[in-house]
Amino acid sequence: MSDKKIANAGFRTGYIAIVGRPNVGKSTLLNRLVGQKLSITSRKPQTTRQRITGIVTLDDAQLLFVDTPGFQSRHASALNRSMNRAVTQALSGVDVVLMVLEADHFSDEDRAIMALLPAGLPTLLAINKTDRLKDRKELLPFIENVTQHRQFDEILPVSASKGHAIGTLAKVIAKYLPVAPAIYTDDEITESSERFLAAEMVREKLFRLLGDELPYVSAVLIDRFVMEGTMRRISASIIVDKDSHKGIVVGAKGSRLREIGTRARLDMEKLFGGKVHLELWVRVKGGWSDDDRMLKQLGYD
Ligand SMILES: Nc1nc2c(ncn2[C@@H]2O[C@H](COP(=O)(O)OP(=O)(O)OP(=O)(O)O)[C@@H](O)[C@H]2O)c(=O)[nH]1
Ligand SMILES: [Mg+2]
Repeated sequence: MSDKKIANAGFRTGYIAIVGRPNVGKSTLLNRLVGQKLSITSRKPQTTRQRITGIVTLDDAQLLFVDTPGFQSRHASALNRSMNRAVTQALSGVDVVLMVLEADHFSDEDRAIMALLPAGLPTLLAINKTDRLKDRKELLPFIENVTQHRQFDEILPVSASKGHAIGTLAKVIAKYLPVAPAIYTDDEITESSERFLAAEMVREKLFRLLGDELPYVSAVLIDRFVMEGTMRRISASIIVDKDSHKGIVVGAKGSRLREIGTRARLDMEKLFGGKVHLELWVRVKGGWSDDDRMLKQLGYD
């Protein structure tokens, strides 16, 4: 990192929790802010299960974003409780809260999350998916409605998938961070481990390539992660709930498992900047999402 940044008296650094209902685009937003596919995304709600950090370094600020699972009140499995805990824990250790809403949808679920936001922290609102609006005039009554329930320090309409107003969002957030030197060099993009990110890249493919039920009863465990020169040799197990799931994940003559593996490997190679050898297995562990020991092994606490 350049000395200029450290010596800059007005430099700001801090953590920002990205929170909101499942599927509003929190992870897409994190990726767009960082400029790399770090956090997994899908059309299905509850894709993110654990906190994941993304680092954005500007000339005068370092923004440490914490992407969180979508907060939800249904399905009370131990896994779901762990996901909600990840949100409340993230909220307790940050300097700024960034709430995300969908521009065309404001629901009871959104209001329930607003009520959970800590008082006394700068709280900003990103209204995402503005590309879906037919007319930007629709934003005015939307904002009026939302602000009847809560006041925000700033409100910014954005489109995470199109990349609209993302640079502005980062600059506005930076103003609310405490004056402090950068923690990371400007080429670092995450605090999350490569092991965790590798498991996530596989899990994303389950969300994207399997049907509506299976992703929710699946998890990914890294069995082995070693460097061989510049190549990462990774062995991972896809954990499913029932014997019948195994065949679905594997597919005809192993075709689906191969596709999951190829796509996950390509993502990892891009993210890690080096060759990856990925070996995938499918293991049946009935009731894993309610098994505290298994959840711990999978990194959910
Ligand atoms: N049209 C449109 N779609 C978007 C935008 N941002 C995200 N999406 C889509 O919304 C869906 C959900 O995105 P995610 O980033 O996974 O949402 P999330 O809030 O992280 O969801 P959970 O992790 O499940 O809580 C995906 O299909 C994204 O492509 C946007 O700005 N416009
Ligand atoms: Mg997410």
